[in-house]
Amino acid sequence: MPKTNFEIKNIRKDFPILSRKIRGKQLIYFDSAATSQKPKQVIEAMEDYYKNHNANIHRSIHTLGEEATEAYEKAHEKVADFINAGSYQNIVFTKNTTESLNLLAYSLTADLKKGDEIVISQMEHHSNLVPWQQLAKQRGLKLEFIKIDEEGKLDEESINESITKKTKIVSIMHVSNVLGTINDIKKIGNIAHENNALMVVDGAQSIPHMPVDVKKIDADFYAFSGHKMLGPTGIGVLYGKRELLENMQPFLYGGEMIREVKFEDTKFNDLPWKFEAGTMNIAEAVGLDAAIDYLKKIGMENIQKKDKELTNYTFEKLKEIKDVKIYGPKERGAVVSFNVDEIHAHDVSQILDSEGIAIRAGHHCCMPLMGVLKAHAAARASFYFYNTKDEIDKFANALGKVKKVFRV
Ligand code: C6P
Repeated sequence: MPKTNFEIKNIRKDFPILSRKIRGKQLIYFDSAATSQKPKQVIEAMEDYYKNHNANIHRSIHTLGEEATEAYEKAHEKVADFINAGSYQNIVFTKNTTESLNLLAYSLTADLKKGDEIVISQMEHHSNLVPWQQLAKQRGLKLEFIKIDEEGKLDEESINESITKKTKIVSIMHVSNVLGTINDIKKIGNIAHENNALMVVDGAQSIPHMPVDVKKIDADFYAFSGHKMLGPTGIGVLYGKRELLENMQPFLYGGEMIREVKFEDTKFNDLPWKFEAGTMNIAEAVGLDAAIDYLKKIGMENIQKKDKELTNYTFEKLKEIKDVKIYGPKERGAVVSFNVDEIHAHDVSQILDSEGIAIRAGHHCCMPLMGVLKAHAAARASFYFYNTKDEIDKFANALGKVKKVFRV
């Protein structure tokens, strides 16, 4: 394991919000899959940007303009290095994972013809389902779904049956935000490539929690959000292989994505700026840069190990409580979704909130998956390296209170 000064007390001090009280109780934040909390290093980097360097990028020849441009471009390099993308030109900044996937559903699909197939899975988030579904409807394409098995993993047989020579795009989540399932996207990508299809990965729940090397995975595209990895909201990433991005039509047209504009026609800018129209999320890029520095300081292997410990501990604790049903396999990412007997997940969440514990409840933007699981909703505890086993003990005790209130 790499050396680190991974001292939980010191880490928690970096996250101002973690010392907050909720209804007189110490906050226990178990909703990092929805959005992570932010360390002061990220908050301060953005504050410094606005206080000392704020200007528009790629336009102004003055000092502030140059400083802002340099910071924004450096953030692309930082992200490229973080996921081993090779070059900043393979990194497009967007608003979030959702926008990254929508960009693909608009721009990647020029050559698709009626009857072509797109393969996703039953566990996909709406962000990786609705854009492809709507595209399929508009263009007469077929959307195929890889099924999940009893355990909540992608069914091997269904993977092999779904991806065929008719498949043009396979788009799968790396880690499920409901089941926690860690999908073997390299293997699925190989099958996609053997069939001459492109492999798109929704990395929203993987990037914050494990080392990701897009070259090793051989993903054609990899999408994720800054706000789930200690960064600010309003910035997302789309990694793409150079030759694919070069051949794609831009998704948004306007200022700065151009090289030359005439009344009759336009030449587009180089990568990645061709996909970054208008004034971009500059301060957010600075925040994301600082977030990556923070993650690297701790080390992604250490984060993965800590998240796993917390998740396994929760899994065992919840299994001790009668009437708690957990969804998904034991080997999982940093989420544990569950229901307590017939009690609605919203009620569970509300009672936990009165104990200062923030979890998420609902369909988690995976309505079709909830149908497959035969659950209207689920409660979900999700973790990050700043959480502790002591917090999990308190959470398990509070679930006892939930059962008492509802006399289960
Ligand atoms: N899931 C959750 O609580 P955005 O909102 O664009 O940053 O991320 C969308 C998204 C895409 N894919 C997966 C696997 C996700 O988990 C998410 C976001 C949050 O589970 C909010 S719904």
